[in-house]
Amino acid sequence: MNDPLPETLYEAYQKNPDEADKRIWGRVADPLTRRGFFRSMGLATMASALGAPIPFAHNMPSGLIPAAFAEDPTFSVIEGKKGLRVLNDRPINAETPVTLLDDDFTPNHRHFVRNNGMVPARAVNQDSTDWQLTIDGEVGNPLQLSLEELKRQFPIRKAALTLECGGNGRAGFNPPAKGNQWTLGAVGCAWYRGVRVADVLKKADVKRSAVFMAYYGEDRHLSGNPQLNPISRGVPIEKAMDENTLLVWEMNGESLPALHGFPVRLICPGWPASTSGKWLKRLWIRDQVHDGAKMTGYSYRVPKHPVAPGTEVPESDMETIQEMPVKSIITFPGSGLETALSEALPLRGHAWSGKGKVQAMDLSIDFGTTWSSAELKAPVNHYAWQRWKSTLHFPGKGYYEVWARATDSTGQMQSMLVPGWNPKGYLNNGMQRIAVKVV
Ligand SMILES: Nc1nc2c(c(=O)[nH]1)N[C@H]1C(S)=C(S)[C@@H](COP(=O)(O)O)O[C@H]1N2
Ligand SMILES: [Mo]
Repeated sequence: MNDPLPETLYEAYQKNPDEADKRIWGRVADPLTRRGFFRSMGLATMASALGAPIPFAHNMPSGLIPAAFAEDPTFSVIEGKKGLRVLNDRPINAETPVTLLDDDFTPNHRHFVRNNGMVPARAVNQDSTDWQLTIDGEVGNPLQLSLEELKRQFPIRKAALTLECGGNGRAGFNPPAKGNQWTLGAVGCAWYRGVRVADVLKKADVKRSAVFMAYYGEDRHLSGNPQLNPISRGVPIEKAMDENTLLVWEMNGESLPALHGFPVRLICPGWPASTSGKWLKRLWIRDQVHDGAKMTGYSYRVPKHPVAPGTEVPESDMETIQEMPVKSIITFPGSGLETALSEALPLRGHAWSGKGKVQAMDLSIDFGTTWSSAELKAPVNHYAWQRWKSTLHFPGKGYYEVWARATDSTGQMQSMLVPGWNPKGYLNNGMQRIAVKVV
């Protein structure tokens, strides 16, 4: 069996450059120079990757790594995700810098990626030929559905849905929690096309004994052991039957990208994105709460009662995260901006909540003493994030911070500081703030 420890790209290159090349590019670099893919990359390939021809290509020293790539460590790591911040490349985990989330809806190339295992070959090859989804367990009529059957047998739904990793914001906790140090960018809102899970489960004739819907994906465990699942979570049957919970095969008008769960994934909007299983092969309807990988122990659980930072919390005091809390981001401008006193500063971002709609969006430029409300759009559908925008005037030159705070329809508001410390660093919905220098 392979080395069970995940290895970063940089470690991989130190250990065995050929293997590293194969992993990233699917081929080995020039055997003479052994200097990596760029040495052997053709000029045309390089120009297309750079997005422009290279007028002085004839002057380029052979083997030179273009600065455009060298300065962008993500380029060589994840194909099709330029500009994302890579937290780990085995498994692939990458977040979107918050200013790259400025689109109304998140394009595929800017959607964060959170993998717990290795992407299945079927997804890489975009081949659904003998794919089937099994629905079994507490059902009167177990189903085996091909992609075509799934598309044909149920009414099609289309919706823009927000996905946020339960650990988004983990980097803000102190003492720190182990795991991917997500800052603000493990969130996105894309358009999906699929069918309601409820329609499929009705056809499967869910029994009254059904309590929970568990998912199994085709992704492989990092250890290479086929008996192990990288993750197998799910949701209570009521959430599965919710009209907004979908089985989708399309993201922003394209078939699901390899990294996002081809051919079919779940979207359980409003809940930690870990419940939205990718690369599905089975939905197991159970008569008890699922106990698959990352359902037990401290995974996706927080203390039932607030605890002081650093507290050792017994397992029995932990509960599983359900809805994600209200949150917002500032997608324009980025922090550190300089602006002229004579000009008004336009700002914009998104706000969302797992518990309903966002009802108010407020900004402060005086460290939270006074607040002005931003313009907030209604969501295009339930669980889509909401656009907010505003224009700020500053009273004089100097250093300011803009603080942004969303409040949802249940009255919940983002906290000013990092909220509720918890052992695994989930649910940080503290306000985002940016620095502005008025000159
Ligand atoms: N099969 C499978 N489903 C999965 C995962 C995974 O590793 N394997 N990761 C989960 C987690 S923790 C998150 S946050 C979301 C991320 O979805 P994305 O990569 O499309 O952004 O997928 C979830 N579904
Ligand atoms: Mo996640």
